[in-house]
Amino acid sequence: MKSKHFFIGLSMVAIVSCNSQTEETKAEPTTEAKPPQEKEYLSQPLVSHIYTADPSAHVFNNRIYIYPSHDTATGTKEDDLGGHFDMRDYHVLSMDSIGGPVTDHGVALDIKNVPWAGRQMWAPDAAFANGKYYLYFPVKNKQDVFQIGVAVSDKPEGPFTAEKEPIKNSYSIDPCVFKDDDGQFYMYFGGIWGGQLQRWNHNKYDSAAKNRTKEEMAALPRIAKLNADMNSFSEPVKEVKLVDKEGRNFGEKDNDKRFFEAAWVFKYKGKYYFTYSTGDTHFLCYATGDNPYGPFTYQGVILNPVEGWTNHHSIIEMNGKWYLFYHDTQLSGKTHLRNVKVTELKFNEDGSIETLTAQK
Ligand code: FUB
Repeated sequence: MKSKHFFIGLSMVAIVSCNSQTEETKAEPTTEAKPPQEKEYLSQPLVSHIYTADPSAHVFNNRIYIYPSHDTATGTKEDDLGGHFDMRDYHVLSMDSIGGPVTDHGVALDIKNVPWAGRQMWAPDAAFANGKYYLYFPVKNKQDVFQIGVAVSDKPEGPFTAEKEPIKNSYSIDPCVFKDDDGQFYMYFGGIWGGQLQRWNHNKYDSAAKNRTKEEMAALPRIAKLNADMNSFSEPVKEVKLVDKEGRNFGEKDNDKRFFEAAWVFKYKGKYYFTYSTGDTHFLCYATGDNPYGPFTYQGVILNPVEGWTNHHSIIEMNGKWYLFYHDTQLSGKTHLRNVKVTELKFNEDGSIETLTAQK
């Protein structure tokens, strides 16, 4: 599947540089940020003064906090491993309610304050425990290997202070920290291709390992239980089993259904929903299971391909309604300069999810 782009002159987009100021922006973008040709979008960018992606949303203290990647035009050459996603800091966004004004709380964590980091701050997540807020983030270390770090704050919006080392035994990208009803936290993570998951077999790194071939079984996402310190795994990292309705593993050839990146887990009516992106076929899919480790059985598509190459999301419940946070490239038309959005998500009686399409 090809990514679909349209062009919008950069001069039309109001971009402010990163700073530590709090900035109020309207949930609706300014008219000058709209594309020249009229398209019908399911929703509009939540902010248009910076580029944001990979929105991990949480409700803390009855307010919605969004932990996105902060896309920037660094000029890094595009390559197959996503080198052009060359992000250097995180901002936290928040809002009282869906459709309300969005606050950008400024820089929450800068790569220069992460002692072990080399480059590329990718999709983060956050959690609240022990009276503190934890920001989990994947970044390449100085040897160019992705690991997952943690940074701590007394406030959901940060600023966050990074631990001196990455989480021991963590690797690859896209952490999702899920709290089960019994209070136990689990981290799901992993992403193939540029996210390097294919280089980690049996939790050992092999820099020469290649992407799986079409004949091979697809790589599986990973899970580990977190210790109460929220900064370490309490067990060896395990694979999360993802199967089709007949209980079969996906092959790499099933790339419209197999896991690529962007794990997000939530619980609905007692079932665990493991949701993810299929990457090179650009779908957001979901699979359900009876416990945090799976197996998870593939159920269908949540969101059809959006504008841009990547598709990455989070799902939360607030005041009895469910919401999908996602991104596309409406503002820039460029793969690596994305904007976050939100729309309502609907469940059918049987627990299946109504498939959404972001643009017509
Ligand atoms: O934003 C960088 C990477 O792009 C994320 O980590 C992936 O999930 C994809 O959205």
